[in-house]
Amino acid sequence: MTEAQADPDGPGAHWPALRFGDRTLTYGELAATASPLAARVTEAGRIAVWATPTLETAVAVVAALLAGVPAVPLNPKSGESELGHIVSDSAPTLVLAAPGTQLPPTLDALERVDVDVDIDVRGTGAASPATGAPAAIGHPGLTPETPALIVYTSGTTGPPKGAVIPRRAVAATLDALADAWQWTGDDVLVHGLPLFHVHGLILGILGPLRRGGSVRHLGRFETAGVTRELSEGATMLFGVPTMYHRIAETLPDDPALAKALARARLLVSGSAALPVHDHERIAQATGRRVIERYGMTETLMNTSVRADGEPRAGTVGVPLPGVELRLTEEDRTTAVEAYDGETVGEIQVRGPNLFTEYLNRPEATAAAFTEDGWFRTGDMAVRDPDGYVRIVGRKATDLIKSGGYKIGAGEIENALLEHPGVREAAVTGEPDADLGERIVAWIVPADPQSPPSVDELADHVARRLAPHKRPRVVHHLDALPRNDMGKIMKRALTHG
Ligand code: MCA
Ligand code: AMP
Repeated sequence: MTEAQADPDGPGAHWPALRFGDRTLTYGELAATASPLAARVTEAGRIAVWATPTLETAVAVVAALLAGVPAVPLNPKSGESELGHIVSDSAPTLVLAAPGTQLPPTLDALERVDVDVDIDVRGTGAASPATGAPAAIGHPGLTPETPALIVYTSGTTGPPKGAVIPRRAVAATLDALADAWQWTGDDVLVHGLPLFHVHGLILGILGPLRRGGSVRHLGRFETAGVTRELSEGATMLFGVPTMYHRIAETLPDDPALAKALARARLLVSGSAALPVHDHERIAQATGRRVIERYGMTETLMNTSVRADGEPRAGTVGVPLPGVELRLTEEDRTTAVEAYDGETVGEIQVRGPNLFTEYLNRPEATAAAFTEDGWFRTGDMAVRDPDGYVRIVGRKATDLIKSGGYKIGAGEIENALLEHPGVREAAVTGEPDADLGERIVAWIVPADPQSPPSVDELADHVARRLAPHKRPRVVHHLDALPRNDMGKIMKRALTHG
């Protein structure tokens, strides 16, 4: 935040903060919109946010932060079973949504508060959110450990867990990224990421606001929007590898896109590994190298290639300031000392960027940390002699990363088993050039004469969980391969 923007009566109040399509809010307008909303929700225990990719979602989350009330962003495409779980687990008292949005019956028990961003705020010089809440709002007991957000994330089995992310972690990760990326209030970020996950919401909305800069959200990702915004003053692009893959595919026929990307100060990829092939194709067409950063819902950001570092393909760079990172051996406690680009270990991290706990899941929280407070990421990596981290895989084969979304195989298997046409089910991920991995369902049909079709099972999973969790491929089997203990042998499925 520059001084000019921090001054409520200064020119900074007129600086653009958020732009979604043709709707913009300056810092003054954002404060004037979010402050009354914050005052309205201060007494709520937790608030759900119907996180459509709109201005209203950004304002709702800013209001929750001003009020000091934890926000639970909800995927508006969540199916009934997933939404039901998140709402009963996090127990919000009210839901913030854009006026006119239809909410599903699952949310009927919650008080609905509309986020009205069209109130007349012109000419108000109210304080910017980055300067802190006006005295009348916000809990007096607010501390850096107060939860800012509860973000639901999938595990290998069971329904998603709510990661409780304190204000301290949000501030620490955004300030560390500012250092690594030389990110300032002069930057204008463009992206089309969903707003119910860390990447799109914390990095993509709260990041620019903390710096006093601007974000332009595309509503949904498309390369034409990227070209337009980067040609009209945007300086940074955030995306998941699927988005960069689509950019790489488009570049040969789109010189305007190549020119726009070449002008950007920083192209950043995260949420999954960016294939070297896509990295190289973009570099060749634009002369620019995408930099990768590595994070997790529970840890926020851990490493990044620095803006002043060497942007090598296939690496997530070095630990961010304040983040301790180690690799451990099979026992998950002995540290690997080697920086040889060869010795593989599990990445464990410690630092102010970490979440506090999984909501209502003390055992899962305890299992996620070592005795001395290291968080076990489950990601496997090597370290190069210059400290660059290269992720080489994942400990759990039952976690699938598709389109940058983390999806637990067990969750989908449970949903499939609720379909009357499915007797047994196993879910795996297989390589996909666009999505990184695609979800594959292996099922034993209840009636082999009329097995359920891929569309039927995809719709079934999308309705219960979320569209991005739907299987893209379905195989029918007479029986699932099992070992002597009766456990499904997934490796036989993926390689068989
Ligand atoms: C298709 N659709 C369906 C069905 N089939 N809907 C319901 N039922 C069906 N059977 C709809 C979809 O909802 C979607 O609708 C459209 O068809 C296309 O779907 P799809 O092919 O699945 O996806 P896509 O639109 O091509 O999406 C690719 C994407 C997306 C844009 C790259 O995967 C994405 O936004 N990924 C970002 C994930 C992310 O932000 N991860 C961060 C978490 P419609 O067109 O209306 O949408 S990781 C994180 O936060 C950590 C900290 C980190 O490190 O970043
Ligand atoms: P999520 O739990 O959805 O936040 O996803 C976190 C996981 O995404 C991490 O544990 C990694 O497996 C993966 N991930 C995030 N960023 C990267 C990256 N740049 N390269 C490889 N994997 C990544």
